[in-house]
Amino acid sequence: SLAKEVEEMLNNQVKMEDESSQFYLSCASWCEKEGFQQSANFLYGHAEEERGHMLKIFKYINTVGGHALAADIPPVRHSFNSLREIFENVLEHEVKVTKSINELVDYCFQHKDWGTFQFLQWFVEEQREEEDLARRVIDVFDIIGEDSPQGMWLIDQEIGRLGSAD
Ligand code: OFO
Repeated sequence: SLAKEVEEMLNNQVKMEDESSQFYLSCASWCEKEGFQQSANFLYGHAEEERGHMLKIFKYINTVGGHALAADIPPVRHSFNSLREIFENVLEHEVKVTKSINELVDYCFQHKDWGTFQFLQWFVEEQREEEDLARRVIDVFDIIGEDSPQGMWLIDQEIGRLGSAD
């Protein structure tokens, strides 16, 4: 059975994944309005993935005898100053999620909850991939340069390419 502390931590993770999903959805909308269609597609896809993460944890909690709680999430931000700012926020956010997953893994290890420990391994790998992808997207801004509309167009194309290679 699931220890109360682990259940709480998992529900907190549900909330975090839900926040991720809504945040990426909001970013996708901004990109679409600004004409960065490839980045928008990347972020719409990512919002879906995060919802998938949320549900995966949600169902796990109930499967092992806990009570999964639909999250109350704080209001999301709707406007941004630049495309780069969006992806810097994405990276920052993923780093935060990785830290939270690692804390959960550590707790399960310390308290010998091997079932949850095992369940979380998928997320450890997923976070490694997502952080790596977010860093590669930031690199695109530095490599291409943001000084011209042509540069911004190319950056958007490249982000789309990275997203679909994922
Ligand atoms: Fe971005 O992996 Fe979940 O949060």
